[in-house]
Amino acid sequence: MNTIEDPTATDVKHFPEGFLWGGAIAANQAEGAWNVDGKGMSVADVASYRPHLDIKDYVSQWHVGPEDIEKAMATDDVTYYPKRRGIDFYHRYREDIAMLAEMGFKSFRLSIAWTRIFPNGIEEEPNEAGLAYYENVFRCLREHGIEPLVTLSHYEMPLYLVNHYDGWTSREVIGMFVRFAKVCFERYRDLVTYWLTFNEIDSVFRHAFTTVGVVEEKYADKHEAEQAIYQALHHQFVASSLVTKLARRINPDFRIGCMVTKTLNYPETCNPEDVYLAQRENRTNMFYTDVQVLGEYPRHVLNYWRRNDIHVRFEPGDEEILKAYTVDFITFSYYMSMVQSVHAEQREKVGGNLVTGVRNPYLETSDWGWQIDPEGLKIGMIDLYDRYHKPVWVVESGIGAYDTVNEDGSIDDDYRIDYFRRHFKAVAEAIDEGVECMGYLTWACIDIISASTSQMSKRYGFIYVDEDDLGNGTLERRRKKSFDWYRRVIETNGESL
Ligand code: BGP
Repeated sequence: MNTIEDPTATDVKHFPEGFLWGGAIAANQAEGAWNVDGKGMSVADVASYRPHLDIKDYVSQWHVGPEDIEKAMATDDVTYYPKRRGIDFYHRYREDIAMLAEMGFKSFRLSIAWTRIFPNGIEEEPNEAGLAYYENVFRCLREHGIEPLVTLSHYEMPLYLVNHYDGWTSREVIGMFVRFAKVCFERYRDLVTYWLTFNEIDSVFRHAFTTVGVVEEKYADKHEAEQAIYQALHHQFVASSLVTKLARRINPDFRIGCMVTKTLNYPETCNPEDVYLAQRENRTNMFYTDVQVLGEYPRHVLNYWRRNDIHVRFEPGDEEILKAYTVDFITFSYYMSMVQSVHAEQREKVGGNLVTGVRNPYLETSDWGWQIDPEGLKIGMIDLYDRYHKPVWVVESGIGAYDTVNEDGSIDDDYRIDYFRRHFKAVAEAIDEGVECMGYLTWACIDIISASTSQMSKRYGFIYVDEDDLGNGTLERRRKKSFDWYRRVIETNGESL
């Protein structure tokens, strides 16, 4: 096939005017103040720092069983439960947002901790101190001309709902989530336009239960566990559509997005079996956007349920709700690509994710074994846009690294500049290929607690925070070398990379 040669084409790809440059954090990884001003305990408050575990073993890091929950509930410790202290964003948000504004941020993604609004998720009345806190944060962003992108659920479910309702496996939780969203939509209707319902809805473990551990302990039988997870996921899909319906009624200017983990899978060889395996993993990844963008379950999932005797309970009207209330735009996190091989058991496993793969010899990995692949971001964006023809938005992408503070206090994170330079170029190429991309929010724009390992030393930010894995430090914020580099990228709308 002849490619279209355009003689006027230059090698500089351009970002559209109004491209939403910025960064992202999550309440449970940044705010701290875990039991302040009426906040209830969330699943993040039981996530402990466990240096004895392999930092590359993603699944084990998330493993929290019922006994871990019981132990965590019996202590106020913040040393080994780092998400309870975060980086004290709760009290320092004005200083932090001023630094984001110094970089010229157009947009900033953050989440609302459900337990600041409804401490146990079941209360009739919301917690005013929590509502007031987020109102102040959103006003501060607006004062700096920064567009908030707000995630309603970012691995922050009230622990009470896990302990007493088994998280999202219970249908009643849908109503509790919709009530939480309604309170937020009404209170912030004039401050926030862009909303996401669930962070990485594909990571059902982290929403539906505390983590893998609860599933394994509770459902000894694998089939029963899988049945429960698909049931929980269905309840989240219905909740997301009901929240979208509510948004349209409360403020027609609201724009609702879905959010998934974009994992891209390559076949290890041209063996058709490898190719099919990679295709199957990629189709599985797209299942979550299929339901929220197209409004229905893809047939391959329904057939999988039938083949595996999985019976997900739909209530009358569920299918109509999913079909009627789909999202306005598609957002995703992108960190790595994977390689699938029918001989995987003979290869070194990487990623340690729920979706594991084998080592890609063409790619470097981060210190945590995540395979760095900017081309994969371009491929994934084109796949998403070609499938749905809806605007896409990169709302999490970055490199976790051990940063070194030099004698003079400077931090030369050239590897982070290189990472983003290559990924921004890939986004520009995807846009050049016709993808409608709303923006790119880096993860995390300021050092925060790692979601999977609860480490502070897995640093992502342009802003360094003086805190170690055990909470020692002054919490002082410091600009890394990448801080000024990103400021210039935004200032030139991506012309200067
Ligand atoms: C995603 C989460 C984020 C963020 C990111 C990096 O799955 O949405 O919360 O943490 O992963 O992962 P980690 O913090 O484990 O390095």
